[in-house]
Amino acid sequence: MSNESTTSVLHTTIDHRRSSAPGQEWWRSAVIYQIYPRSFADASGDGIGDLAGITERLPALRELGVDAVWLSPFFRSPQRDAGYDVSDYCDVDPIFGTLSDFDALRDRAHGLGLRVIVDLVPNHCSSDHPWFQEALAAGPGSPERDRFMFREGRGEHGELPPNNWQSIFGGNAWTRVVEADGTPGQWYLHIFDSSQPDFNWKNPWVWEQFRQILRFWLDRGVDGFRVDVAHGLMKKEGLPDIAEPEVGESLAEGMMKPDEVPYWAQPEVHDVYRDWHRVLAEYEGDRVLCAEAWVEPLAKAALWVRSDEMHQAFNFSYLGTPWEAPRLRAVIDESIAAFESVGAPSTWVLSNHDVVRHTSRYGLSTYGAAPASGIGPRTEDKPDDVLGLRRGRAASSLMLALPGSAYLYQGEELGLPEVIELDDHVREDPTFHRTNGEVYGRDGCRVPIPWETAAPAFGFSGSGESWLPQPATFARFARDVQRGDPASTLELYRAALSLRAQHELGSGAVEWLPGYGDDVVALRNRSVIVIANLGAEPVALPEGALLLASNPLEGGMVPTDTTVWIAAD
Ligand code: TEU
Repeated sequence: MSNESTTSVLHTTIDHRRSSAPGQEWWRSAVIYQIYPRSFADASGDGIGDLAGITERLPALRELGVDAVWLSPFFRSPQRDAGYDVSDYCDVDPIFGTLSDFDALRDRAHGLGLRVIVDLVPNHCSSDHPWFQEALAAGPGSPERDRFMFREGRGEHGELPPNNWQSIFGGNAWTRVVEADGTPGQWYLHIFDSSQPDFNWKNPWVWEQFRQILRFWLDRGVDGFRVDVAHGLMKKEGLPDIAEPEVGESLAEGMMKPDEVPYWAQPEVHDVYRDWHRVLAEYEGDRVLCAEAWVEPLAKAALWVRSDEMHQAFNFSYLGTPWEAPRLRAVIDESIAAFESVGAPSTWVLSNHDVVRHTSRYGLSTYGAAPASGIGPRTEDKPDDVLGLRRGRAASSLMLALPGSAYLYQGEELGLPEVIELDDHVREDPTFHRTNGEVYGRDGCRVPIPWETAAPAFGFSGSGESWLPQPATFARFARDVQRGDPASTLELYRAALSLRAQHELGSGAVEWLPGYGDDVVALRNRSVIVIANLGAEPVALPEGALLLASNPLEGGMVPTDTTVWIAAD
């Protein structure tokens, strides 16, 4: 791997024990970069990224100009859902390294001025976790079984699942176990894969375990947690059947509607986060809880970030908004209002490890497909890569001008597209397998990222191994070919992040600029005017120095699918 630590960017070492005045916390305006550890950088050479690989590459993120990293799970896990199936919450999986590798990563990050957020998975654990194994062994009615959601089946011999819930990944949400005497026995609930049994959050024992897990990582100096499936955890009393799907809608699609689903957004879930808020408050420093709650509308998602709960919630309404100016203006207004009403900053996100990369989404002729369903060789609507990248750059330039906190997903700063041409046999997402290949799932956004155009595995791994094959086209997206090229996506992100910091846009406010027409998002944030032209006609450049342009101007005008930043004063 090349040594990129020669960066000259100035930074301050993070002291994770120092608290800011209320309202001044770092996370209110931070840009947080999501690292998907298995696909970021592989130091061991086994083709799976690891913590030591991340530590080596951190200077590149300092150079990019982000404030923090969030690491997807690196805990002990059989990796049946890429680590979101945890078998030991307080240890590092050997494929990623050791706890001392984590300590080294944390020290390096803090030394570079980067905060470190880890991923907490409280809705379920791995079926390999000793807690679940003990529950299986202990049998029906035992306190061990009460840690999870075991129920008797319906039907004469309990041969039918306890209710009609379907797994988010496809298929039934219940699996029947074989009891110690060899007979078919109880069923356990798994909202995701059968290897991910749901905890019973009505049991105080579960609460205590998670308090201890939080403390373990807080003591280890993490700056916060991204909380997986933060709208799950509590299930409606009696586990009622889910309403029949509407015409043309699958049962699984119907289950994504939080208001109608007996396991999403139950009111009692907020008590859990009040408890965690108190745990974090015992610690010095601005530690943060960020909710992964797929809850709409935004006014409802804002309940997760009331002043005694979490601090941030992902803005999935923003992520799901098509490339249409009126809808973007509306979602920006709605986001700021919803989060402001509870005293929280808005967040912004366009990509993560669960959705089709936004450079590809914006290149689809119909923006209809649910982002999570994935695209692959048999998908009819294939993205136009040139259009997608152009719009993707414009969209990112708009997002990074907004006040609040923004989340980036590794590789988006390179303009990486979704990888579509992955053979069925290399796909690992349980969604693909549980739907018999009907839903491609999320592998296409998880392909290891390119660092060096001429190196084995494009610099991802010195051995040339890569757990998902990288397409040859990644050569032109490699970081080293983009670095220093002002036209590159990497330099666009770098410039945007540097200007965002310089003009303090993260703590600013949106003021809409009139007179630009329906197809243009025109706003002012502090001393920066932002024009995103989504219409076909070019737009005149306002007065002032041009700070940033997502694509070259044409005849001095802002062309279609282009965002510019102008100095207002
Ligand atoms: O995702 C939770 C979740 O609800 C997503 O699966 C989402 O419903 C889907 O992608 C639709 O857009 C989290 C993690 O981010 C994901 O990677 C895990 O697979 C899942 O939880 C289970 O832990």
